[in-house]
Amino acid sequence: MTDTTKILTIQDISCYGQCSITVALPIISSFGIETAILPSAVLSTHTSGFKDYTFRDLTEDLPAILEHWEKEEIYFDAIYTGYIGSIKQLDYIKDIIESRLKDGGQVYVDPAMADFGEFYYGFDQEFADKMGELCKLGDYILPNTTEACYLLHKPWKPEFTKNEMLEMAEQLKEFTNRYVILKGDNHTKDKLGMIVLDKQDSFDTQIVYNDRIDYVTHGTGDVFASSFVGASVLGNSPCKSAKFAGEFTKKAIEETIGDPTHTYGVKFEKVFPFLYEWLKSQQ
Ligand code: PXL
Repeated sequence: MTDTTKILTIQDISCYGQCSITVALPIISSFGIETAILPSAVLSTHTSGFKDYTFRDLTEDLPAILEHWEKEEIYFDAIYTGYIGSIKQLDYIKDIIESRLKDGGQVYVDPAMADFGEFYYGFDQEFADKMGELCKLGDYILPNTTEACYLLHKPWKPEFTKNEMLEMAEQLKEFTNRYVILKGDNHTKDKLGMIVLDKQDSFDTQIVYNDRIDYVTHGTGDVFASSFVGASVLGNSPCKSAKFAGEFTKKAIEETIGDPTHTYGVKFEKVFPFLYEWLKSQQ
């Protein structure tokens, strides 16, 4: 990371609902990293738990934005993709990565398309297969178990054994250039784990644990991915970044639990003091 490090995040703007760009932009910026955005769509709210939301697909804006950035010679040190508005966008995003990522730049793909055994509204297996192609351009992929199962054409279940999780991470090697961060290892009672696998060094596969909170809410995947990307772009190892992101997300959930009106996202804004303390302790 240098003073000029720039990251691009490609995902939707859900105007209300604490997910996607409204989470990624403040969190990654808080690491001191310049964050550019490319909205894949604009929605009045996210699609989980709200009805009759608006959805403006920005697919056809992407080629013109890329052309302009090419003229302006705008490049990025890292590109992080999340919720994508249409299957066609996945091709445009490949073009953007090929054209705008600096040599040696890192790609983070969160295949944000499903959770709890189901696709988010509007996604299907055809999309998942195409998302698998985007994952293959990723240096880091960040699926939950549902997304992993759709990528691998495997049946999902609410709980996998430790060995099943390790096996699934191993199978996901096909869908990454380097690292698999498989979320949602819930086989122990009071810990939530992530499998962190390095394709170049299978002996180095680790499970990173955080305390588990049994509270289901929306938007934690985006909070986790954004804080992971921030920590990783600063130069931290995948395990250290996953540990920090797990802790940051857990604290955001803790801030939210007592408020029954707040079921659409998590109060990550309240956890910035922890982020700054962590950054200071790294100096
Ligand atoms: O957090 C994932 C996400 C992002 N964006 C939109 C969504 C969802 C999940 O439902 O609907 C629009």
